Amino acid sequence: TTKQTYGERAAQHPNACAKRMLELMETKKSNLSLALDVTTKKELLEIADKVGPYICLLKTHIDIVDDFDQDLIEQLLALSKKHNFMIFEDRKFADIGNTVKHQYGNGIYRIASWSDITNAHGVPGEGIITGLKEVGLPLGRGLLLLAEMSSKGALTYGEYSSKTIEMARRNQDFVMGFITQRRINELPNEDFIAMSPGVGLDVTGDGLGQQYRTPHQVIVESECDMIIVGRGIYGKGRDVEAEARRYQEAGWVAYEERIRQ
Ligand code: UP6
Repeated sequence: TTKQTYGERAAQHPNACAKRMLELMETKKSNLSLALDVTTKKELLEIADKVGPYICLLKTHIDIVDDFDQDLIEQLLALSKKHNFMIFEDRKFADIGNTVKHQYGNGIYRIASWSDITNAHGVPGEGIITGLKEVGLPLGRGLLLLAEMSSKGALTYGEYSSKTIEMARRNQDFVMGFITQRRINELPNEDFIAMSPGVGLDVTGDGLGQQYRTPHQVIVESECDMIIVGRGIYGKGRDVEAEARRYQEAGWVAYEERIRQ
């Protein structure tokens, strides 16, 4: 899959949500996801509107928004239609199946009702996927598993990562990909989308354990499919639109280099 285009992969993908994601990446010529970690509704909507034209996926942490309300969700959905991007609530579920089912479908956030994609840790075992799947699959949602984290000292390696990957392999109707630092696909019948956070062109860390790599390292060297960029785009003093364009171009140039190789 490393040399195939997103479009070619979309055409033969059995997972509906993965198919939609890959099609969108192809048509919009973007493998950029914005990690929009801001704490007010106003900032969230303003930045999403500015960056919308450049991204294929908007990643949220909805529980950090001080003034969250249902209107925020409605406006976010309107922006996703206006600019044609999908939404990924980075909830990082980590509990037993029965609990995550409610955390995904109920509460004030009702994540499953608006977020195309969400993610989970493999730590509780496969029941976490079964629980989330009961809620998400009928709605056409997709799940990512966290195979590897970007932060310093992360425990997501070796046996833990391989067992997580095996869980995904057994649930390919719902699990569409991974949060990972490297490409996972090894078997002939699998085409997981590899999304990689910890991406920045100007700095190597944030003083709180985050570690940044460049789009070239992520897409060409580690053969991931999508770059997830947060503060590199909207950090203090940055021109949000200019940075979004810069990362979209860097991500796309790297992808073109990879498929040409
Ligand atoms: N994220 C990581 N590393 C992971 C998984 N998720 O950084 O392994 C998420 C963070 C944040 C974003 O929760 O929302 O990706 C990175 O933001 P940044 O570019 O501003 O560091």
